[in-house]
Amino acid sequence: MAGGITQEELQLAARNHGMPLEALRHDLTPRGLHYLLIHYDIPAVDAAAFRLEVRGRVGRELSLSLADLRERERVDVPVTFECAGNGRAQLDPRPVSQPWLVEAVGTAMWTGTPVRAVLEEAGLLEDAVDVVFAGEDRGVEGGVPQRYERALPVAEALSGEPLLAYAMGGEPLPPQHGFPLRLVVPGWYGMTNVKWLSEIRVLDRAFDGYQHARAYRFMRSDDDPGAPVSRMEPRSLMVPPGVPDFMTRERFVAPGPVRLEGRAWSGWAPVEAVEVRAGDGPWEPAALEPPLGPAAWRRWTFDWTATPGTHVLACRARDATGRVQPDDPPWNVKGYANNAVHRVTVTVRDA
Ligand SMILES: Nc1nc2c(c(=O)[nH]1)N[C@H]1C(S)=C(S)[C@@H](COP(=O)(O)O)O[C@H]1N2
Ligand SMILES: [Mo]
Repeated sequence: MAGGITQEELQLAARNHGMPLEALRHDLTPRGLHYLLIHYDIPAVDAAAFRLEVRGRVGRELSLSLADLRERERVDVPVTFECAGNGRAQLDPRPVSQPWLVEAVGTAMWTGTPVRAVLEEAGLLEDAVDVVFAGEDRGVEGGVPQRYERALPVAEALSGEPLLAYAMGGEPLPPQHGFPLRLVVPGWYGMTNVKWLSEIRVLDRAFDGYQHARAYRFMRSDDDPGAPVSRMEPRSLMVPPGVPDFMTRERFVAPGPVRLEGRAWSGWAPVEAVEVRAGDGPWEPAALEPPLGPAAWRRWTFDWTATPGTHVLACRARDATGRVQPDDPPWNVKGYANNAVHRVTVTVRDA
C-alpha cells in the first residue's frame, strides 16, 4: 500500500482537513485552520435542550444544562491537540484510514470548567475504575454500531487538568469542534477530547468499548492485542520556508540568510530542545521561546544560510523525559504516533 491513495481515503481526507503548516506562525491556531477529525457525522445538538448527564458509580446523578456549566469555575487554557494518526500516510505499508501527512495539529484557547469538581459533586463510589465520556455522534466502525466514546482512568479524570469546554478562542465551539460541549484532556492524543459530549458514565471496571479495545492500540499484527495509545510523543514541525511549487509543494528559497521557525510539543513532559539539520550537516540547536502554557507548543527559530543547490531541512524535538523524535519510528497496524523527524526539501536559487 505504498502506492496511490484510494477513493475512500480521499473521501476521509476531504472531510477532515489538516492545519496548513504556514499556520505554525500563530501562537493560537486561527479558527478554521485548526485540524479536524470526525469519525462519523457532525451531530445537530439543540443547545437550549442540552443536558450533560453524569451517572453510573456515583453517589448522586447530575443533569447539567449549559447555563449550569457556565456558572461553575471557569478556566482558560491553551492546549495543543494532535491526532494519533498524524504521520500515518508516510508509513510503508500505509495503514488505510485518514491519510494524514504531518499537519493534524492545532492549538486553541479552550474555556470550560474542570471535570474534577463535577465528579466530586457527583461523588465517585469506592469501586469506580474508569470514567467514560460519550458523544452524541453515532456510526458504524469495524462493523460495530456505536456512539463515539472514550474513557479515562479515575486518577486521570480527577487530576484537575481535564476540562468540560464550551468555548474555543473565546467563542462558543463551532459545530465541527464539538458544539456545545467537549472534553479537553491536555497532553493526550486527540481521540481523548470527546466532542458533542452529553454523558459521563462512571464504571466499576475497565472500559472495553470499541475506541479502547479495537482502535487506538499499538498493534504489531492484526491479532496483537497491543498497548493503548495515550499521551503525545514529542514532535516538532517547521514552517516550510520560501515559496512552494503548486503540485509538488517543493520549496524554492533565495540564497542568503533564512530564519527558519516552527513549533514543538510533547504530551509527556516539557520540550527541552529542538535541533535543526541541513542535508548531511550536523544537528544544531534551535532557539526556543517559552511555551504558551504547560500543555501547549513552544516556538523555535533557527538562522540558516541558504547556499545554492537542493537541501533537505530537518527538525527534531526532545522532551524532559529524554524522548526524541526518531528518523524512522516503529510501524504499527493502525499507524499511530508516527513522530518521525520533519523533513522539508528546499531548492535554493536566485529568484
Ligand atoms: N464525539 C467525537 N469526539 C471526537 C471525535 C469524534 O469523531 N467524535 N474524534 C476524535 C479525534 S480522533 C480527534 S483527533 C479529535 C479532533 O478534534 P478537533 O476536530 O476538534 O481538532 O477529536 C476527537 N473527539
Ligand atoms: Mo484523531
